[in-house]
Amino acid sequence: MTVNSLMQAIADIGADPIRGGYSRPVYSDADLTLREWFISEAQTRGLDVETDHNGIIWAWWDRQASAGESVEATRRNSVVTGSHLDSVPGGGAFDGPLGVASALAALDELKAREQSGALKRRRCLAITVFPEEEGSRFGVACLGSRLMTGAITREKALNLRDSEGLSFGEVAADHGLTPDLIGEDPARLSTIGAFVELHVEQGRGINTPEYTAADGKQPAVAVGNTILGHGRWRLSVTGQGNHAGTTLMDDRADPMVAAAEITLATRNTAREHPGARATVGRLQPIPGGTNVIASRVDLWLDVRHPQDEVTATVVEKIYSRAKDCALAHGCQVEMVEESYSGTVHFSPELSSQLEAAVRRTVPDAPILPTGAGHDAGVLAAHVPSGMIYVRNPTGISHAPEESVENDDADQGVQALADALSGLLEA
Ligand code: HGY
Ligand code: MN
Ligand code: MN
Ligand code: MN
Repeated sequence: MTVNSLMQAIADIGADPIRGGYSRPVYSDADLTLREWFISEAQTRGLDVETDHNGIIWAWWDRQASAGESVEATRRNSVVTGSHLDSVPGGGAFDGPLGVASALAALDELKAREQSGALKRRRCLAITVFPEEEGSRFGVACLGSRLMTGAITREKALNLRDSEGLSFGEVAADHGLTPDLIGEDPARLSTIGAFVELHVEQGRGINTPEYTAADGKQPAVAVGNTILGHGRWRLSVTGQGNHAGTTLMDDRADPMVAAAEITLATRNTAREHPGARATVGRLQPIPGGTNVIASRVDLWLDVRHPQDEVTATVVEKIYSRAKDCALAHGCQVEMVEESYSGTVHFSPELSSQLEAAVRRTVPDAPILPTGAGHDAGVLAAHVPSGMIYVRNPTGISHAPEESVENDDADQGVQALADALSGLLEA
């Protein structure tokens, strides 16, 4: 099956008629349906599928074991590729699933090469699906890979709560995980000799005049080199809840007004630091009634910059300005860091292998940084990791307009297959 027919097969799952795009929060019906889809596609290809105690799905294309060699032994130092299936609310079709579908299509290509003798494989290949990459339900992005690498403790993870107040521990247990086993998994990590994630490009990296040829053509894929440091901070602004009709304007301590000014201060502070990206994408008034002055407003900051120290400066400045805004409206504000990961530099050695492989299909494939976080970024601190991006003509992501053209997706699969075969023969 081509990557485009695999993507077609899941095109209706988790479509969101209200927001547009897709809403596939982790362990929602949509996410569970996609996980089952992946497992059945993998089993159809004869892969040995297992879900580990962090909810990461591993589909193994095992190699021939030598005499007396156990399966576990063959799987050490394997080549692993994959991505995620969960989405942001109202997200695009490709963010995550394109990497999973491309891995399945690349496997089909690799099996054909092995059959014809063109591929002499010395390592196992695993395709992985990481849960809660977006952090849309429990608030911490790349939760699955952070758990496996110990970047988040079991205790902190189990106590993360979704907007209904359900804890990750409860939900994970409902879906077959054992809370006491969730957490750092060095044994699993040792199976990864190299990790490659194919992902839709989430900005205009390729789709810029710099990479546009005279005939308008742009390269179908790019190779990743760095991921901007990024974090999430929750600000809670507390005021005085009250009646919208009986409370005169001068008698109010309205956290919503303070939150509006904090949002503006966020934008202004980012503008003072070239390259910074600061976003308030989520704001939650409590209690949230139309005729009620909120007693509290929670708002979430997403701040990113190529230099970690600038991210820290921007966050500090936003918080100090937030305190001024709160004070000016008789409110208080508190800030909590919910997650943070510093700038990631992918392994230069693996990235140059990816470059050479990818350029067999796409000779002018650029090497680009990205502002989007990925499981490959979390793994990069522990194992050689790299990324291949597929051109997104709109340059829009985390929105329904995210797009990938069929031909570029096919070239992405070829590039991934070439990258993986080089690694499998190493
Ligand atoms: O937020 C991100 O950068 C990624 O899409 N999880
Ligand atoms: Mn993604
Ligand atoms: Mn995303
Ligand atoms: Mn990712």
